[in-house]
Amino acid sequence: MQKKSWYKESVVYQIYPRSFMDSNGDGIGDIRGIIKKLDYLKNLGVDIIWISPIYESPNEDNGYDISDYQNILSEFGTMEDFDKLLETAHDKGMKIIMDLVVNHTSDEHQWFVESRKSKDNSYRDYYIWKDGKNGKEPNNWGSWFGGSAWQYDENTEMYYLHIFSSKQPDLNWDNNKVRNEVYKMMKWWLDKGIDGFRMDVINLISKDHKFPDGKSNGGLYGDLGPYCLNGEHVHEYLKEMNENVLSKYDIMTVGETADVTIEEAKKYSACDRNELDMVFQFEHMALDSGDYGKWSNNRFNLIDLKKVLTKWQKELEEKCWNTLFWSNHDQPRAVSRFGNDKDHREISAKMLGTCLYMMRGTPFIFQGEELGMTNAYFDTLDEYRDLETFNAYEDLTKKHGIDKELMMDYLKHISRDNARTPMQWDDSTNAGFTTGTPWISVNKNYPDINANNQVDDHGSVYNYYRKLFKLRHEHEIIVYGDYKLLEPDNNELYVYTRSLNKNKLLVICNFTQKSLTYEVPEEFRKVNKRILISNYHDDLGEEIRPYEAKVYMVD
Ligand code: TEU
Ligand code: CA
Repeated sequence: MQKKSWYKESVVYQIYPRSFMDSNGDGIGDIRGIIKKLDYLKNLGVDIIWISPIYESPNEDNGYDISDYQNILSEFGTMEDFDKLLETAHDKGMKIIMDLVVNHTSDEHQWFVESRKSKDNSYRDYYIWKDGKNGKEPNNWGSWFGGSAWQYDENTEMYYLHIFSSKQPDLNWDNNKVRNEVYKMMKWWLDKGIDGFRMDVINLISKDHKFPDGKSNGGLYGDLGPYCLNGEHVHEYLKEMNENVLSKYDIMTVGETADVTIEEAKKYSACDRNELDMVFQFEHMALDSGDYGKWSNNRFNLIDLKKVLTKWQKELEEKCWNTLFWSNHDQPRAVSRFGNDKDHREISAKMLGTCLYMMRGTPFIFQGEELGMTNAYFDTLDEYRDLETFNAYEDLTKKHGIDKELMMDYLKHISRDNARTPMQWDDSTNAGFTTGTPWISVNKNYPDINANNQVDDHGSVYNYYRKLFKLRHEHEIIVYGDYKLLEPDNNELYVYTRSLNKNKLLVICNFTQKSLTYEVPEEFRKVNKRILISNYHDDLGEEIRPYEAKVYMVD
């Protein structure tokens, strides 16, 4: 069994603060709103709250473009509000982790304001500046948010690198002044008493300074991935960060590592390497992508999903720890993508929770997932708010000639805004999220799907998730047990076992709307077993009903 740690036994709830709870009627969720809802989270069984960025920001990318790391954006409240939140959460026995966005800053951060002033400014090397080539960009790299990854700056007639929007210039991590500034800032937050960090695109911080052109897949730009992801010095810098900062506190860290492979993930998170505690891998988020990357309306294939999740369960089992997530603020809603939000919403939302949260790793749940909230399904482009969505719409309809209606379909499937509509608290105007005008429309289904309906209803999705988390807290086998996939070639059922000492779990999940049959394996037939949790009221043995999930325990 792996070494025990509190973060392995915890449930993490992600708050996207803009859309969580508005306390003052300006249409934007805020810190006081979060404080009001702490009891709701405690009741759900949450141990750790991860809050997406609440720092000073011009909001080009909803706070992932930070202009001051040590101030709170006034829309969200004040530092006093934050201190109050931290204190109240701690009093209730919950921890708080913050988003650490240090691959890039906002172009309005003081460092960049200085940096762009002149070539000899003392902050010049805080960012990545290059001369153009033949009157054009230094190379062909494309930004992940569309267009070139280089922005020309007239003032000094040079280009700066931005993997995301041009208002998110990349920091130069090869400059030790930058690293020390970041460490100082991290210590400042940790000394305040926060309990850790989720580190935004942390595997992008070390770039190949030869800046070669990237491969282009027929498009206008080349792929910067091979020259920026998991770069030459990234592990050296994380070890340095660990030694200087992280190791001095009892905290948890999770790296957001786009496109990470098993081999790289092991380097970031192995317990004997002193870098991070765990990383988010995204292979299961790419199973429905298509010719235009994530912009598609494909449905995932269950056999592939099982392969991916099983690979991560098995490969990390000795020295690393998994993260378990179906969704976050960059992904569509879990029940819309992996379940069935039309005729089987509640039952399939419960099935998805069972399937994932009975695995080994730390569960992450994104706000609203515990209610089975669905995609936004906006009909018109003007209802969207996300710059990535607008840029992709432009790019794909204008440059690649994709039909506009088809593109709207893609957005309904995959746009980040699907998960960013306001939390649905009750059936009053704007779902009880705000008394003003929400910054993004509330999903029309709020009279039916809301927290108020669910908290006191024993059969609700909310109370099912509450039970799942309670079981994790009660049974070591769910946290630490070995995982084994059964039925790898079955495209309708996800079946696996967990085992710890003499205890065993058998998890059976139907990913279809059909009734199926499944005979439990020999080892579970002869012994006394009981249903630990199920999303149906009774057990029909071999008959597995639509989206049925059941877990047998042998103890
Ligand atoms: O996301 C990084 C990342 O890989 C995403 O940009 C991803 O490619 C995209 O959202 C899915 O298409 C992080 C944050 O989670 C995201 O919200 C930020 O926009 C981004 O970094 C830049 O900070
Ligand atoms: Ca507000």
